[in-house]
Amino acid sequence: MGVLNVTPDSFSDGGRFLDPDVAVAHGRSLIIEGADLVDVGGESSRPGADPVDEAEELRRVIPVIEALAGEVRISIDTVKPAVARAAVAAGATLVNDVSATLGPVAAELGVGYVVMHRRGTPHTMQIEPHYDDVVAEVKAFLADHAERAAAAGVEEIWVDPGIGFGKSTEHNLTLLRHLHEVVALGYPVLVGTSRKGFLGKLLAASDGSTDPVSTDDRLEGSLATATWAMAQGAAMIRVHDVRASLQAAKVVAA
Ligand code: HH2
Repeated sequence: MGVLNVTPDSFSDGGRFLDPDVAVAHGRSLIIEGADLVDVGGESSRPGADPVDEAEELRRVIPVIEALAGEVRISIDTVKPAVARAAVAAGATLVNDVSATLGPVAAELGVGYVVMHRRGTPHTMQIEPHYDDVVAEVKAFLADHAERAAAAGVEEIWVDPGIGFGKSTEHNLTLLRHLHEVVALGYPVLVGTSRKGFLGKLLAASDGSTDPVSTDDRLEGSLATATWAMAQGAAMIRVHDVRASLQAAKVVAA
């Protein structure tokens, strides 16, 4: 799954693809690099991000989906029912919902659904997240929401542990270490670690500095975690760097 953020403020590529023509061109380059699916988002969910109003989110994503839907499978990364509906009307066939609230909407639309675990909202989620047992809590949440989506009539359900969403570095690592347990729930698993903050922190710590390495310098960490996730049984990885990730995926598959 290649990431296409049509936003001014996404954490690693904010502002680069806000112009629809530039976004469509980037989507095409993700396809050429080998993405099976392009995840179009018009609202950043990074820690501290401000919500975007519906009209603005629609203005950002719909022209891009209309242009690309004939060329690749499109997922819509949104938490808003109206945006999911318009995106599906424009050609998207998967609703990627970081709020875990849109199962009924995906059912109504007859499309696939990604349920992701998140604690809190972008404004609150990184303020001292606490779990008694992060793996058990995330698994229980995903199983519950996936069952509800199935009961509502969704036929294609993906689960995602939500790396970086209300989780410390240790929580993220614990979830990755136990990812096979999430896989054992029986739903296909999607994982997104690409360029995320915990990689920056881990790499900074390893060279003695306290400054996280920049988002431009997280490719190797992204590939290491994607490779790990695939080896544990993840069925899809959400990445900014499609070409390099696909090479890693081919080697894991072999
Ligand atoms: N991560 C981000 C956004 N959407 N969806 C799923 N299913 N899983 C994820 O891990 C995930 C996601 C955050 O990354 P990005 O889109 O690069 O940044 P931003 O939210 O700042 O636009």
